[in-house]
Amino acid sequence: MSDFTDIIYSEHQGVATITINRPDKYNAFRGKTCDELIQALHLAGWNQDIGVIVLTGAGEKAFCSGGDQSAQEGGYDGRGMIGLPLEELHSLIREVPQPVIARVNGYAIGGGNVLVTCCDLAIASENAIFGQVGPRVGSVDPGFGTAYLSRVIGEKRAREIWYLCRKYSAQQALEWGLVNAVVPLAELDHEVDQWCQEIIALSPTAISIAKRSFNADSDAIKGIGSLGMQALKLFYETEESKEGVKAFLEKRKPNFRK
Ligand code: 2NE
Repeated sequence: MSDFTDIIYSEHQGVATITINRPDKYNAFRGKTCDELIQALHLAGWNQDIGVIVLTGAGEKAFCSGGDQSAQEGGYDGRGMIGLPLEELHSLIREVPQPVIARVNGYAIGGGNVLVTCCDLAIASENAIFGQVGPRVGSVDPGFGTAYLSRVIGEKRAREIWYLCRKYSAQQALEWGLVNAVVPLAELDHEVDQWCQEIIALSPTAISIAKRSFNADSDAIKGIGSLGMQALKLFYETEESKEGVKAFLEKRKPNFRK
């Protein structure tokens, strides 16, 4: 556990907390971060003393800002189809038997918003901001980040999020059903803990059967994800995609149509 560099893992009173610990990058993930998240989910998921897993980000600015653009050069720096084992990570959040709660303490942008989407439940602080930025930076999440998002919040809203790349307040996310509750930042830990303790008091087997039953209806999206990641790999090799990454790093507007 202490070998982790990009995340912090802790267990306390039946709750495993996984914290993305890269606050200077607004908790963006690189290849190593995804691998550590996967390892931590395995640690927690198969520990029968753990009743709930909480996923969060370090600091007060961001939950997670998606893929680390400074580790993206026509592909990310890790393993998997695009250099980030995201298909594995998203699937594992769904496959661990316990509910996974996203504790959203700031920006949930790009792949960070996808993590919120994949989690069973999400509790946000009032300062949380949600959105997808893929089409602004030459990327897209072709699996759970798009197809499953539309199951969660509806087709029109999901398409709006992806086609316009706007940012949405915590209150808006609550109204759309992307999160379950919104509380002041100072009350976030207390609120998350209360939800965890309520879940832990219930039958773990019933909960895990319920989780798998919810998943069954949308599991086919996993196939869309792996097919889409192959397309994304090809897209990352194009000048259009590279322009998005370059523009973000150079803090300028991209020109995709040159
Ligand atoms: C999060 C957001 C909206 C914050 O905006 P703002 O203006 O408040 O802050 P700023 O200056 O943009 O960011 C603060 C610092 O964090 C770094 C920035 O570069 C900046 O660093 P300094 O200039 O202070 O050194 N930072 C933030 N996000 C980062 C990132 N993802 N990678 C590396 N550094 C990052 C704004 O920063 C934003 O929109 N960030 C998102 C950037 C992004 O493009 N994310 C990846 C999307 S694609 C993806 O996640 C993905 C997927 O969904 C599926 C497959 C593969 C990838």
